[in-house]
Amino acid sequence: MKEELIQKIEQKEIVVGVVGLGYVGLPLAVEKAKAGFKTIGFDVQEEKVKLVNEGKNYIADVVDEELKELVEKGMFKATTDFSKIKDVDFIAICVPTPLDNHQQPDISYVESSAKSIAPHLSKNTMVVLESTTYPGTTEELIKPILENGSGLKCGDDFYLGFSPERVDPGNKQYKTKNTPKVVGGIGKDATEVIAKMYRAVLGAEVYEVSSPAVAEMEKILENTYRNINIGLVNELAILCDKMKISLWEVVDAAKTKPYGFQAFYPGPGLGGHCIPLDPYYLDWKAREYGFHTSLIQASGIINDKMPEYCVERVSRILSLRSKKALNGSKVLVLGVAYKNDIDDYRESPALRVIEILKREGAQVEFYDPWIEKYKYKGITYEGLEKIDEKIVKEQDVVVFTAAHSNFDYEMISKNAKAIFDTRNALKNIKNRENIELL
Ligand code: SAJ
Repeated sequence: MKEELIQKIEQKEIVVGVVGLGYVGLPLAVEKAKAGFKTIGFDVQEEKVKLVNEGKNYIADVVDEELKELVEKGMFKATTDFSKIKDVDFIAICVPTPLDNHQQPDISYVESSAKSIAPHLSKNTMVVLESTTYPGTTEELIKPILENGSGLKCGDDFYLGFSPERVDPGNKQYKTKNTPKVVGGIGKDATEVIAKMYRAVLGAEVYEVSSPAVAEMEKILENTYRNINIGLVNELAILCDKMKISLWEVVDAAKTKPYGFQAFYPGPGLGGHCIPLDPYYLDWKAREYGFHTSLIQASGIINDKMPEYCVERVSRILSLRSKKALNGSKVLVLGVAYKNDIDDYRESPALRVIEILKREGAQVEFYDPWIEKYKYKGITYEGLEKIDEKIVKEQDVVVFTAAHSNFDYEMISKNAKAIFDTRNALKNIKNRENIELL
């Protein structure tokens, strides 16, 4: 199997399958096809499959023309029919690993993908899970599903491994192709052959580790590191407000240290589909070993509290500056995306801020040049189509929850009675008498 697969990789005869055509799967499928490997995308959503087969891109980090050309050349197509897995030699599983309403891992997408693959898995195939998950998922959950569903033996008939996705949506410098990749297979041969497959596609380092569990754990460490450091600066932001010290100025001073310090900044909470969620996958698994990851818990409590804290600050601004109660005041929230200059609002803390402001009786409008409307807990929120001086003047307070580069900061700062800036979005505005920083 090993020699045959190595030769097929070198000859670019490997047919690639990518299961899950989202912000991870679609860029990966495009890179594989661009590298000369015929690629089949698998997704349960007809809409996504239709768009791909029409050469229409729907992921900001993918270049529209590249996708279109690959589809027209027959290098890339999509399907909902998992029986086509039988034609595939390398399968990457890139499906979501969310949390349920009780912050417990929801591994059902990974499980159902493996069950869809298993009956059609052919001999001499590589299967790689890329979805961020708890250490042990590949070996304890995926391996038995694939072996029992296919009658094949892992290691003898197919190779299985884990290679964490590293996608930073909106990052202009690091994309799928130039971001180092970690690979951990079940057995040395699996690691070697799967790493070779990634090397044939990516222009970045492929770093081999001794098992899928090491690769699963390193990904969780990457994101937990961010979660906890953001929790640290969020907690310090609350303390520094009491001490009348600007934490933003403190962090900028600390980052002059050329080693041993990475700057993180406070915000209205933690958004996105990874950083707020991934640490809970580890915390959940740890309990199987009678262990509680206290730091993850503590950071989660702080980060989850930030939206409420931001509303408290807005209420204080209204009371001290305008002698107004939050109840009945007009509040404009600017930026509902979970981070700057993207159109994604999943887990965005701004949604919680708006929900709480409304609960407290404020008259809330939002504007986000990237997001016209969003759905949150079954309710659809429509944003303003645009903002102008008149709209800004009417507000009792304006809240920045994202620092999109295409906001008109001059106009807003000149016309707003009061601004609560949770992202230091107005850092270049000189006249700061109506601005309060988180
Ligand atoms: N945030 C802060 N303060 C900071 C940095 C971030 O409040 O100093 C907030 C952001 O506003 C956002 C959340 O944290 O709401 C997550 O931010 P993020 O920059 O980690 O963005 P993600 O989740 O889109 O991307 C991350 C990747 N980010 C970086 O490495 C910079 C990386 O952790 C993973 O590759 C990726 O998630 C993933 O898919 O796992």
